[in-house]
Amino acid sequence: MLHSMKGRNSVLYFCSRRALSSFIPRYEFPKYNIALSDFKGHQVKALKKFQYLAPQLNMVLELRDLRAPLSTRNVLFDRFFMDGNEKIKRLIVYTKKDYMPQSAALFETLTRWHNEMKEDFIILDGKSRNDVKNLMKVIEWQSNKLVENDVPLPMGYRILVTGMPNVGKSTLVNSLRYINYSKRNPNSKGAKVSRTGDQAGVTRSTSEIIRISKDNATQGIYLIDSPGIGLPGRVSNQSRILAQALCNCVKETLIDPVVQADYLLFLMNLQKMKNNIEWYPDYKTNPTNDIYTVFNRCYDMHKLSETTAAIAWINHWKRKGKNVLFDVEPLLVSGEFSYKDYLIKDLQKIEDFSVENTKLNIPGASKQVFV
Ligand SMILES: Nc1nc2c(ncn2[C@@H]2O[C@H](COP(=O)(O)OP(=O)(O)O)[C@@H](O)[C@H]2O)c(=O)[nH]1
Ligand SMILES: [Mg+2]
Repeated sequence: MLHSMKGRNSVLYFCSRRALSSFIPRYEFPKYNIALSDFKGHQVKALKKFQYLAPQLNMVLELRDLRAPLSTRNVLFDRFFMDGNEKIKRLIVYTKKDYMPQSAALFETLTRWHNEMKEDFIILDGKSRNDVKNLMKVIEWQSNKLVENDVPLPMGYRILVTGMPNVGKSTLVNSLRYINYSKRNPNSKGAKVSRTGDQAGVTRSTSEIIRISKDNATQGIYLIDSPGIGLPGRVSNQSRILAQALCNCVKETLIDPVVQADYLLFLMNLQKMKNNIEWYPDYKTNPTNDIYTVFNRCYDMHKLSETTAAIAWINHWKRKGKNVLFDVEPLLVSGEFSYKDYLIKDLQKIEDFSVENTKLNIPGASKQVFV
């Protein structure tokens, strides 16, 4: 596979030996024979549990990774809101804002898309106190609205935190709990209640209900963390799974690291590179469409295999890389892409998909954890 990739791009590689102004990036990424889905049994179980929890939910925070706003969007959640759960307040939360600090154009695009769908969204860094405080204000405002309208909240205001694996659900749960806890106990750090990690699948069950606030006229505000839910194969495709791989939403080993690295190079060449010289030496004087050329510029390839170089390059990016979108649609001008059509196509593909057809059981009563 690796050699065919090199062969296919050799013409473009030759063309690319010129300065940035005349460089032609690839506009299409070659097709590879890679896995398109990482959908698992425990995720089906979580989806069933959502339906079971739905009657007690007041709000769903649906997290997506800002770098891949479309590929980390899961149409299964759209279905959840359409299947009799329209009354639950839905707030889309784009996380990892700190990886896209120079993205005013992206914010405008998201505003246009979500206005079209009449959806509310917020963009944040789940580790930033200020950002999380702002989200808390929105939550309190929503909960107070129900209180003012005399909506009974016998179990408190309950919020499910959902999204694909690794989008930052447990981090946000911990941050929300922490800002509320430290408000009441200024000298304490507040224990972490949800396990976090930079791998897909750290949270495996939807069990704990975490009280984050007592400052409400009701029984309080509660969060429910949940395992990430991936895309079923029928709605997946190569660019989505590659974007998810770059966000760590799928198992690290699912996709050949050289293909992941090549996809990142493809995206870098389509976008304006800023301060990414660490990953792409000589970008301005000698841009290239050949990932092996980039590896050669970064590492001593007499000592490393191509796979080892790809893993090192991609992992370094995942830790520190900034300002590259993993989805290409936000780069298109508004008339070229319709967010609504995109969603409708996905909904059509899952029309006859049913979690009820699976044989997994819903787990029993939930455990409560009070602050
Ligand atoms: N830079 C950055 N990292 C984040 C953010 N939110 C979560 N993370 C990191 O992303 C990884 C996955 O987070 P986690 O909360 O376990 O994701 P979950 O699988 O959705 O529960 C962890 O390494 C977190 O530290 C964020 O807003 N910005
Ligand atoms: Mg988690």
